[in-house]
Amino acid sequence: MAELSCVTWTRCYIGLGSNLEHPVTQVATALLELERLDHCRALVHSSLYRSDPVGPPGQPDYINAVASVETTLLPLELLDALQAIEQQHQRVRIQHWGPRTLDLDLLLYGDQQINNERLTVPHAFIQARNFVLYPLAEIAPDLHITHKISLASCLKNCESGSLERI
Ligand code: A4P
Ligand code: MG
Repeated sequence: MAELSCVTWTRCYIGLGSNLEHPVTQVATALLELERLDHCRALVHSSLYRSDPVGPPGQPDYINAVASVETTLLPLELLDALQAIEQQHQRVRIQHWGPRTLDLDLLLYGDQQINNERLTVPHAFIQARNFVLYPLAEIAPDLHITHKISLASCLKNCESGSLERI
């Protein structure tokens, strides 16, 4: 008798950011790498955006985007996969919020709330960052950050400022 398999696909949202070593190419390549990840499917992504750096002064502007995939990976397995991609981009961690070739943040994992030493989901700053909220609105305008907080309500409290779609 054939076995029935029951696989759960969870939709996740990932923030991409780069401000070193040809940021547009870094982000575009990372989108291809996300599309090819094992146990992930149905990638959707936003346009690329230029944003002012948040964090230590004197660093170059960022290129940001967001992507969404369905995955059967567990949250920490997905984080491992994202960090492996960061490493392929020679990511060096010198300074908190400092310049980087590639940063991949797990913004949302289904509707799960996760708090452990490696992972906070929804991402801690998701509600305050125009370079996350506006790209998200492009691919998922009806999204909820939590059961009670809609993306639309976050956008009302976060100006697009100098964020520039490219
Ligand atoms: N970690 C916890 N939760 C998460 C999550 N949801 N997604 C842990 C990814 N990682 C998560 O991250 C440090 C640790 O956070 C990881 O080892 C992981 O276990 P990191 O990428 O090594 O360091 P970081 O990026 O400097 O710190 P952090 O706090 O993740 O910073 P953010 O929030 O990523 O901000 N300005 C512009 N314009 N655009 C940007 O994209 N990005 C940052 C970094 C600062 N300023 C920016 C931008
Ligand atoms: Mg990060």
